[in-house]
Amino acid sequence: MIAALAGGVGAARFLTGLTRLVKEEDLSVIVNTGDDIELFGLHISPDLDIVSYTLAGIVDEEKGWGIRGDTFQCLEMLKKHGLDTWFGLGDRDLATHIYRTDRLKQGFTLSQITDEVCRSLGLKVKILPMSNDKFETRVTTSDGSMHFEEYFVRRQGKDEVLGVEFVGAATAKPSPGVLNAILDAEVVVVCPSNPIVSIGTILAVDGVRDALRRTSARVVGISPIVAGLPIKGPADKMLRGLGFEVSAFGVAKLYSDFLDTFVLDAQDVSQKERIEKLGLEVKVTNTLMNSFERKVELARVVLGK
Ligand code: FO1
Repeated sequence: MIAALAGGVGAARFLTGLTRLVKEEDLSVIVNTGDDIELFGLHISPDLDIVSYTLAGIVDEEKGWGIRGDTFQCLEMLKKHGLDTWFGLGDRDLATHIYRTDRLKQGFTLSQITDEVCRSLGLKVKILPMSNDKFETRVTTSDGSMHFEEYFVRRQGKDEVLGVEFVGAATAKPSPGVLNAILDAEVVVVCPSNPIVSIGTILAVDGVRDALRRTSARVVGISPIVAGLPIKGPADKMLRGLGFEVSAFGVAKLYSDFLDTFVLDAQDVSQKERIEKLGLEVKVTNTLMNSFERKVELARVVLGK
């Protein structure tokens, strides 16, 4: 069994390579739900949808989120009604949010609904929300505290990050199967996602970090920072804003209490020794996933195949 901790776009792209090497039914993906947001009365789970759409082959590859070829007629009409439409919800994508919200109202959990959506999309991989409980990532800037998506999408990540808060972290329980996926795995992969608001959120769920420390699995992390920058998203601004070193080493240090192996991009080979001094095995490879073959090759290095 393989388990993966995943956020959004970077993780999803890596997972398409991983699922070429492992049977889908042998893979459990634990996904961040701290980005979840309610808009127009709908419960939206951005990372769950990015991972499921990507693995189902229907994601808009260029954006990394939403459904390929989707239209935005509904959003345009909502705008005519005077509503704020800063978050790009396509018409087909809205069907997922309508379905999820309807099933939540009927008393089903996010886990159960995610299973149903995966089945509808023909997926055999197990996609697990990190928690079924309320968990909201909020970012503090000079304009105060706001939802992560407000910071990242509405304000285009332009603000300086003064703080990050996980509302609900003290009470959020891991959803069914999350801890066992980690404890029963041969390999646990920490995907190349934002270490603060995509992986850090999962680590903040009760029992997860402890399970990662205790598991007999080999725990392998892929650096989301290459030559001081993330491939996509605000990881550098967040690390800097929170006082962490904005480098592969900075991320390795954040994970060093539970990680066995760290996969470093060749451009950062000069950091190899510093990271080994954290007690980690370091593998150096080209981690830039600019082709399908590269994704598969990266997954091969991660699995040690
Ligand atoms: N990201 C954007 O930059 N702009 C958007 O309008 C946007 C809409 C959106 C809709 C559904 C969805 O599942 C994701 C969406 N994302 C959008 C991506 C999202 O903001 C982030 O990629 C994740 O939350 C971080 O992993």
